[in-house]
Amino acid sequence: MFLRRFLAHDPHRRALCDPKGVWHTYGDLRRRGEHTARWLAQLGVQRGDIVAIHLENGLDLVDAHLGCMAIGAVRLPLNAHYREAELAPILDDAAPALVLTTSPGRFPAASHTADLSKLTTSELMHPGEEPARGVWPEDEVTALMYTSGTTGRPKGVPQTWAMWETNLDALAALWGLSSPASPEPDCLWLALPLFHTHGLVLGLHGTLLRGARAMLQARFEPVVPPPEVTHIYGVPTWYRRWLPLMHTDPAPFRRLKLLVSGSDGLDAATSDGVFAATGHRILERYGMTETMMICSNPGVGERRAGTVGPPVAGVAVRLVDGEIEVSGPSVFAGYRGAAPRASEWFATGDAGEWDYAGYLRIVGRKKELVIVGGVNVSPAEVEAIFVGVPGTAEIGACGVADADLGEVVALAVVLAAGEDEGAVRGAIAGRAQALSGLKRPRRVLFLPALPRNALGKLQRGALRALIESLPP
Ligand code: MLC
Ligand code: AMP
Repeated sequence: MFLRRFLAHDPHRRALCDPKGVWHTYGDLRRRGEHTARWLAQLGVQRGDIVAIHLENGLDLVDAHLGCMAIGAVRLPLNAHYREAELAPILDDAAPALVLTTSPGRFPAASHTADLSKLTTSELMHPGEEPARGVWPEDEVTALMYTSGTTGRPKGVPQTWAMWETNLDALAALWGLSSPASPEPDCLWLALPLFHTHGLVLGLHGTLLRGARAMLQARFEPVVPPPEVTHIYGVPTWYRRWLPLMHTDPAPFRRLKLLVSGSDGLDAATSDGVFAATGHRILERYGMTETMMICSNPGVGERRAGTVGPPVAGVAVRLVDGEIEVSGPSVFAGYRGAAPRASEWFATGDAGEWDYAGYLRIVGRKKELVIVGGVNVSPAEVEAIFVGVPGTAEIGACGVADADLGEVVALAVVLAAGEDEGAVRGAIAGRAQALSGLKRPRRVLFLPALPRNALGKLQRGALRALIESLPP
């Protein structure tokens, strides 16, 4: 149904403003998608094939998705910031039939790469013959999203059309979003990167499903949103960076309809600061790539700051020893290459508690994860990059609090006997280049020993407490 609903929107309706400031209607997007689909078919892509999309936010990225949707290919969004060492395990595991990228040189091992920019706009807009437009079964996988994985190795999450559609419809109802028939459709300021669930599913596809509008940005900058914008979906770091502007120039923010925050916990100071400056209580919601959105505060009705609201319609949530477990049609069946989950309940690794009104509060994490500006980082993956740096005896990574990004990665090093701190620091800075920016350690500390339990396992909580107790 998802595709059929997208295709049914009035072709003259405005859909997307690209980062260059050019508006495209639903008819334009449809034609671009059809043309991209034909091009993909000529390259040999068939329904069910995995197509990696390695592009930054822009019209070509949207074209790639629309083309894959029309042809029934499985989208594999790749983080455009990732370095070779981070991409390699994903490409190994997914073995995409094709990588769509403007930098094919970065994929020497991939069997097949193609550069979408080779398709000119005039070609894209050529009407040509009608491609096969499938209406794909709802349980068919439409995207394969990789999460950082708490063990350090990224895991593939197959997302189906049904997971997307049920969750997006539930959110649209809960948040009071505009319907396809609305004469005044919502307009989303879309600066989230389109390779995470937040930006790709909620942002781009949530807009296209309900005939709304999005103004796509190349990246987030704390600027005044244009007058067309009605909605913002962001991460807490955005609102922290926006606060000074909201105080000096609140009017463009006051006239917005809805400000949403997710992917990481929103601190009370930011929530209250935004409320004081703009009159908007940020709507907090909680989700996961494996489950889509689990809980959310309402668009209309009581928003409780510091909570992520009650379960979204269709999602069942329970707490088992304080850990949040989820089931429902928007929860995935199991990781790629692993057996389907035995239980209907998926354990999130997040710790929560209900407040008296039935709203969920996230109180911690049982999993080893650092969230940097809304981006998940596995400390084990970071550690693995630095193990064996000459002159080190032990290495330990953990998250530490950061006033801007929420958390950043810290690296603790125990020097080998007689080694020089300066040389090791240089070697660490060199190795860090193998990681994308948000995963790189922002603090490197030299300690006499690392906290370990009786079995020798690194105690990341204790390491964090120790580092946070030291002067910055
Ligand atoms: C930027 N970098 C990244 C990255 N974004 N690395 C890995 N992953 C990313 N997504 C790197 C850049 O390459 C650069 O490296 C360095 O980090 C700084 O880049 P920047 O653009 O200057 O960063 P900054 O302006 O500080 O950006 C921070 C940010 C942005 C918070 C504004 O990252 C952002 O918009 N984050 C949103 C993340 C998001 O959408 N999360 C949703 C996950 S889905 P170098 O080499 O140049 O130094 C999910 C489910 C749910 O969690 O519930 O939503
Ligand atoms: P991802 O795997 O990128 O989908 O990230 C999902 C994780 O982000 C969750 O398991 C949580 O740990 C975290 N997360 C998402 N939304 C929130 C939120 N509103 N508050 C706290 N943590 C969140």
